[in-house]
Amino acid sequence: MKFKTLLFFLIILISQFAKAEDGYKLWLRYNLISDSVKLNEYKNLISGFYLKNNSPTLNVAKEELEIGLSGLLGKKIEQINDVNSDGTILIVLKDKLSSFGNFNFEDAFKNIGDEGFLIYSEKINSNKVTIISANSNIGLLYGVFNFLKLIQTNQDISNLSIVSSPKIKLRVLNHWDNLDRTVERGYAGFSIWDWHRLPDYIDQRYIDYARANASIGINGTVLTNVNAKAIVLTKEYLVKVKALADTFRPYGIRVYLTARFSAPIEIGGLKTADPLDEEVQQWWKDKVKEIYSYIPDFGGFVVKANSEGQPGPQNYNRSHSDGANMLAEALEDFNGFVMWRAFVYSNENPDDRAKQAYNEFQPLDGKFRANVFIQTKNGAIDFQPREPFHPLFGVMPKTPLMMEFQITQEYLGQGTQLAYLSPLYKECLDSDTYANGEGSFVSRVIDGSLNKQINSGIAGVANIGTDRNWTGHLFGQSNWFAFGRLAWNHELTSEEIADEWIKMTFSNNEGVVKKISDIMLNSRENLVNYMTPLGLHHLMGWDHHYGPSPWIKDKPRADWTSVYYHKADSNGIGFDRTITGSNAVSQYFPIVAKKFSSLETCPEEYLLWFHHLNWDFKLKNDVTLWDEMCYRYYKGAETVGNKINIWNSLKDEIDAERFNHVKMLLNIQQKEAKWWRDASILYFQTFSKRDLPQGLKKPDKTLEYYENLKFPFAPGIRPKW
Ligand code: BDP
Repeated sequence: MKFKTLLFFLIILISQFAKAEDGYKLWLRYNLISDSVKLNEYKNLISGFYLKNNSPTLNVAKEELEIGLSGLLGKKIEQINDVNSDGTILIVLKDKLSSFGNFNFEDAFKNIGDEGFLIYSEKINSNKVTIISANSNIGLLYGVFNFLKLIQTNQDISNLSIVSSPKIKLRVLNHWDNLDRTVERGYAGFSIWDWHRLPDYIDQRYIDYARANASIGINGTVLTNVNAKAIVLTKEYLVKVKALADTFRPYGIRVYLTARFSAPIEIGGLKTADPLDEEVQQWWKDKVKEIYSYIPDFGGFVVKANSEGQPGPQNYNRSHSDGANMLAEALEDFNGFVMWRAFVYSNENPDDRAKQAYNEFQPLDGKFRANVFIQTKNGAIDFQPREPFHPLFGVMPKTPLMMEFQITQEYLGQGTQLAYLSPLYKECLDSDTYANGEGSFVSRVIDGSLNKQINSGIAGVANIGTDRNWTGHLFGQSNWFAFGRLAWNHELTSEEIADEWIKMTFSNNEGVVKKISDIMLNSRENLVNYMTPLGLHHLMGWDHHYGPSPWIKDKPRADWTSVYYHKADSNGIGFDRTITGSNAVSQYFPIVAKKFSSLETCPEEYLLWFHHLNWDFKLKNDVTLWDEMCYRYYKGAETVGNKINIWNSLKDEIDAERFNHVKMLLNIQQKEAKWWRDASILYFQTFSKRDLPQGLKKPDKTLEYYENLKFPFAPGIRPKW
């Protein structure tokens, strides 16, 4: 080995051991491949890359290949000037491909659209090469990231034939970031947008954020909180937004903002924000034009209107469609979108909160302009650990519905608990609405295939902040990753996604992968068991939503209390949403409504969501409801202990910093799981008046103890406006 090569190798080795890992690099670590057989195999198959054209996106691709391949292979891999050697990675746009030979992939290119890519192994003049090709530069960048992933996850790259394209068009993160840099429901520090130092200071974070997103195919970011401030639409902020948009553009990421409906009054000096008022309409048109003068590819607006005190068209007796269409018209000529949120429920309306979005939006189907999405949370209440799918999916065939998932763990353990959310996302996406008969899955509503819609979109409320590891809990990274992967291809399984993430984040060692995926895969289900088993929901702490508080009552709104949702009394527990109760089931298509209505067929995980049942009601396993609730609470809490044992057995396989970080958090999770279990059981026991089933140890504290706990430090609280 030449001295220079040896030195390079040594430096890489030393740098990898000397520096503890803090999680900053996310899944783009590019550490030297530890399996020496694999390493040699890759070294033989990769000698350099040939990337002819120049563009900001291709420059990004080039840099990524350089750092990625050099890190993974432990030798410098550089751009070369031809394809006359074995092991060249050729990165080339489809229309330039013919200059390298006759490749017959015409059809594949037709199907992959603007963002898809092909990766395949070929021979050019008897040299073995790997070709990454696409119709556009961004497709090439996605292809490059995918190729790097193959190596990061130690896949065989000798005979590739990959065709990949996104199933959903707009794949965006929603940041609930306030302009003062607090993050609503954020558990990972402050907002990464440094408004004070923008536009001239481009934090490395912005670039690494864009790289991470591009690596999983996220192509949009909404910078600001849905509880919006109009001031972000003023020139002072727009120049800063422009700086971010310029930074993100090479990575294929469009920037969006939240629009406060009353902005024409607050920053425009108008007397009204009535969407049918001509002056108001003109104000928005001018504003939109101004935004596009800074950001020519601006994505559009997300709007929370007439919800939880936010202004909206109903303040002027106008409808959601009047409001959305006014903004849509202003954005139309610029190819911008309105993402109008369906998360509405009114204080004045005594009807079941779960029914209100459907009641307000379903009648408006067909009334929205073509560039409007109705952005709908996965369930009808609010990002609970478990909810049945939102009844709006499937009932608005003329309107593209955009999925809104929550990545930040507002209701799923916040900053301290490990909950891998891909199973939650999949559960909703794989639900059958029966809108057009069997097989009308929510995923097909969202990707536009069910109703042949051209526009399709999916949003995830981000869990990203200034914490060094981005997401507070290291495993929160897996949820950002899973959201992006499912947005690209909702047919992936949670196992596949976890497998990729673990290999890229921790190790390719099979034993390690198996143990970590054991920890992850059932983590959300365990959490449901110790927080809200059998369809219970909305039982968490007042306002901050931290910890259990099933006793919350007498608040300004009934639907902000826990008792509204569990309805426990001496007879039993649960929310009757069948025909004898609120009849929310009737909002589903008949087959689904029937399934949820009948105690024979209602899945047990949704039982108390749809039914109020006697404490002695017998479940399918012949155990009474009260006993089963207790068993689930105990079982859920117990599993955290198992996770701790598995994690501890990984001590020698994971760097100390990340190992200890997760270890401490798992210990906190164990305490919190017991807290959820004991507080909930003690509280519900005051109604059930039944003992714990035999074999379960009684809680060692009193209900009063739990009721009196205070959490002045709980993060992510909604600011008081
Ligand atoms: C709830 C959050 C609240 C959000 C609201 C929303 O508690 O902070 O503003 O959803 O989605 O989950 O608008």
